[in-house]
Amino acid sequence: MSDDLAALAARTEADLAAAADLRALDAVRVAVLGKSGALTALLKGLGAVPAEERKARGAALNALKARLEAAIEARREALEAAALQARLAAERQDMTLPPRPFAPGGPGGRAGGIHPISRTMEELTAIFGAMGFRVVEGPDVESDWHNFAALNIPDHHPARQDQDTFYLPGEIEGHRAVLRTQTSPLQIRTMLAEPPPIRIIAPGRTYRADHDATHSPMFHQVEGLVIEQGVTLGHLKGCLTDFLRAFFGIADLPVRFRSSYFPFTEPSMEVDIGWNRRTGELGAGSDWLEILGSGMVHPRVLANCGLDPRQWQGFAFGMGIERITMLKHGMADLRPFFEGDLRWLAHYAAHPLAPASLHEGV
Ligand code: 2NL
Repeated sequence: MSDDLAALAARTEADLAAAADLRALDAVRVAVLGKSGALTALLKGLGAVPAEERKARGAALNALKARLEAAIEARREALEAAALQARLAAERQDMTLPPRPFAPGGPGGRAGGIHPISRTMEELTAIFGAMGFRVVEGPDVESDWHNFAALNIPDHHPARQDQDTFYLPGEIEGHRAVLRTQTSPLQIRTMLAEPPPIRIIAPGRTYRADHDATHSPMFHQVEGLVIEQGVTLGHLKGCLTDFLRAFFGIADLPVRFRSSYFPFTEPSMEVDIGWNRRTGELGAGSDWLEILGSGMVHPRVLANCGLDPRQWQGFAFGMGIERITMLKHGMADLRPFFEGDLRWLAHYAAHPLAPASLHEGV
């Protein structure tokens, strides 16, 4: 390389190393490669170079251009990475900190509150806890055996199709990995792990490949399971009627059991509560609103979990937590649950220290 090109290369590389941010970097690029840049001027001057030198000079200029372009790109990547690291460090937040209900200096100057989904889960735990149920929790990533096969959901069942289920790479306990589509795998695991009697509720996140005004790909469910000798449909009806009246706070809430079908229960029943469709008021009027699904645990599900269906009986139920929360609080739209809008939260979040029966905003 001739001396003038070597000097230009050295000077530009020193300027690049000194460029402390993306603006400074761009100034270096323009000074060398821009319309009136130093290298651009040399390229333009190629026509005046004697013919016998022109070929070698042109090749050297193009090689230098490629080298400087690569150096600029490398510097850009380094500066962008450094800027990202600086921003991540500056915006770091400890998401495990508890809300500060009494500290006006909290984030955004606003007091924290309990999200309505968490609130409903606390209420479910309190109501079913008083009836002798305990809470079980487990992983969101499950095996398709625990999520489907154990529940008597056959291979060709529509709920298994890829468009409804998020299948994941890899295996769990020798079966395909899925994001659980319901919380039943927790109950399957409990039946496999411990002998009856069993009285559990399983609240948690569930996932389905569905996203529109009334569906979120991540939502929450609670399921319940009772396994005891001599348990009947009568126990199921009494338990769910008591729960619904306690949860909605309406002592004489009308409750109706309607024959239905689920692969994992036999017989199966959907449960409706009385309401007024026109005003939205619960417990009044002459209309019915479907609120949950239930049934006696299917003998095949018991057998899949190592229980002899001639010896053990049980009932189970499941409901959507967003749905019962929306009905209880008169919410019209599912989406705000997941948007973190502070105005919506200020209106619907509960005070962290309020007893479970009170529902004022904070
Ligand atoms: C609904 C209906 C239901 C169950 C869930 C269940 C679990 C086991 C065995 C048998 Cl381990 N059944 N769960 C039973 C009936 C209905 O959910 O509409 N959920 C939103």
